[in-house]
Amino acid sequence: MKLYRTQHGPYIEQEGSYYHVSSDSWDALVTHDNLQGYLASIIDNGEAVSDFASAHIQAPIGNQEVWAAGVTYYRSRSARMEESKSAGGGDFYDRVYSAERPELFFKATASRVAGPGSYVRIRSDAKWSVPEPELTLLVNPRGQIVGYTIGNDMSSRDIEGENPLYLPQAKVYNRSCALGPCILISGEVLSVTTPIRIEIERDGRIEFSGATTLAELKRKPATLVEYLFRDNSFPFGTFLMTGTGIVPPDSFTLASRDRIRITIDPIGTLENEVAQAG
Ligand code: DO4
Ligand code: MG
Repeated sequence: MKLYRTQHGPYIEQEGSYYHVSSDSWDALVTHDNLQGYLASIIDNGEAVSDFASAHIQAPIGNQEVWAAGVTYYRSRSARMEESKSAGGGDFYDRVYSAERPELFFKATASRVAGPGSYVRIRSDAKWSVPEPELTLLVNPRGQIVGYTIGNDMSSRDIEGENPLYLPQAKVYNRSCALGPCILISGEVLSVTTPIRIEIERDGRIEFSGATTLAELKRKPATLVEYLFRDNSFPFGTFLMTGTGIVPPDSFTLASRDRIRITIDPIGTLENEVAQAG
């Protein structure tokens, strides 16, 4: 089943039918002790509604933080080593790819997150900007993965490549993150054959497209969560982006009005337009 956050409150989608979730705050809902069972009981005891189409879909986030893992795909390791070569940073990325401890970084608060159909931003002081399409976990306060969404870890590659210590500036700024369109509620591990696809449209034609599968993800989602929760509490739960396996060629940079579409089949498609900050 899928859970949407909308202007009119949460909705559940099950086999093409929609059910309204009344009275729950988003935070109370996603931190529920048995989220899947609770949503199933709403479907069992409720009636399908017909007003979902008019409910504006929002980013599926309340007071959760957004964290991200990096260099979890070989493609990301190679791109990062190349971009930071002249700054002497290449070796760090190679080492973290093989290290036991993953790279985890803070990505966004809800106020910096764009929902489906709204704008993501590129920094006004960046010259080389890319989207990063990432399977994103919803983790409850007890460290259990309760669902999956699609994330876009917008990144400024020139800033990140100039010095690895600039990573927070390359990664964290207004609308640097998009999440949505919904949360696939499932405690099951997604199949390694699950594809992640991206398309970037410019002036009506596809400027870049790429694809990978979860088979290329080097680390297990549960291991990333285990590291994130070491001596760290998340009273509202948290999102954890699992890293990108798709990097456009070095000649590519995002431009205003590009449309980014990221598809992970069991979840849906997250679409955003790009706007230049400033
Ligand atoms: O280490 C820099 C960030 C890497 C990243 O965001 C990714 O691999 O997805
Ligand atoms: Mg990333």
